[in-house]
Amino acid sequence: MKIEDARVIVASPGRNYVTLKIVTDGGIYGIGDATLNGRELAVASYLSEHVVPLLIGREAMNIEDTWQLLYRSAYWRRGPVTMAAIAAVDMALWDIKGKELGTPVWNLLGGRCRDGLLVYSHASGRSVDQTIEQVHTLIAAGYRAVRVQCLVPGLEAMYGVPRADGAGDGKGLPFVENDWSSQAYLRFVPTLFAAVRDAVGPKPALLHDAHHRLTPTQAGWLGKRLEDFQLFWLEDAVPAEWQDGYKILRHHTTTPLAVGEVFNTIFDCDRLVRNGWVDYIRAAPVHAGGITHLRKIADYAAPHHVKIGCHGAGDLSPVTMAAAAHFGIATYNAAIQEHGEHSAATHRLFPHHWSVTDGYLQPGDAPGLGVDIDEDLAGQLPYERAYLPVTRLEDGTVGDW
Ligand code: CS2
Ligand code: MG
Repeated sequence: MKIEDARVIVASPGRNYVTLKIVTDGGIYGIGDATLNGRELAVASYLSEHVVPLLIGREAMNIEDTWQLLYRSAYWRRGPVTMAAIAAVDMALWDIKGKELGTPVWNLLGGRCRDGLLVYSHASGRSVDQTIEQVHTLIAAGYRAVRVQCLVPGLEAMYGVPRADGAGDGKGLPFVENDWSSQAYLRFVPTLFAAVRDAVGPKPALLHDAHHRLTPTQAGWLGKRLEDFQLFWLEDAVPAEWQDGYKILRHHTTTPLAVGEVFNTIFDCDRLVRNGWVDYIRAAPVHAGGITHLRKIADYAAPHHVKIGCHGAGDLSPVTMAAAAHFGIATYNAAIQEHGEHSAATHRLFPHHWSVTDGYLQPGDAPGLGVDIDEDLAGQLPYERAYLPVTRLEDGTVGDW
């Protein structure tokens, strides 16, 4: 089965998504997510200018060989753009293989090892009361795990909280700089979780994303004060380029730690995993080289008691959600999947078989990944540049959003 054509589809149903479609000589096609939020066209160009010409004529069934060829032939290996491009090819080839063999990808990965993959959704309020109300709503809707984010009193805007005008981030977002105060955040978050845990009781799994904004000792201080509220995890407490920062953090708290949505290869987390400095790795199929590489990260993590909780915000397309669902149902140390809501327009653009029921994600039984893209609709949804924000600290220093 030879690859006959491959094309990059950029579409914006409220936010930008990049999708690779690979077509074989027998007419079977597969799709892969190539979306890198805020830098989408870099991956689109990397694919169309440099990767697609290498794919034409290759055997579509040889996934590992194609992965290794694209990784090594780049010479300038690793990095978010390269690995998102390789990820898109990888997902599309798994999709093709499943369709050719008439079986869902999870069956090719070893079959099911759980009834359903636990998911978490987002409670994001501009006040504690509003946040608690959203937690209750999500629990009533069947979620067993909820990520809790709330605007810090005194700040105007921050990651994980809708803007004052009610708009979420996404299409056409101009480059903005939000004021930030780590001290105000550190004072506030323990009070937030005291209120939320008091409101919902001990059972719901509560998660929090510190979004790379703390130092190791600040994060240790926070993690210690959150221990009584038994979080499922504290995420991205510290930027992880310097993996040893988590050695310091781990020393100060037993609050479970998650990191890695920005990781794109196993090398980004080898020390974290080998030394047990974290409990969960957050890499997602689209950013970490696809299903093929994510499985290698999971297999490396498993003997070290480290689990996988894939990133799954709304800026990762339903194609990545499909790949994560197949990966998660078939991977022993997959623990939880983020379920960031997609707009109705996005669901229309990407019809899919995956579903969330009773707090669990199901990949469906369709051959391949069970997801598609409506190319006619995509053609009506032009790309519009959008940026992720940054923060400015009190003294004007730039910080992490
Ligand atoms: C966040 C993401 O969902 C998360 O855990 O960290 O929303 C992240 O901010 C976006 O994916 C960045 O594009
Ligand atoms: Mg995050």
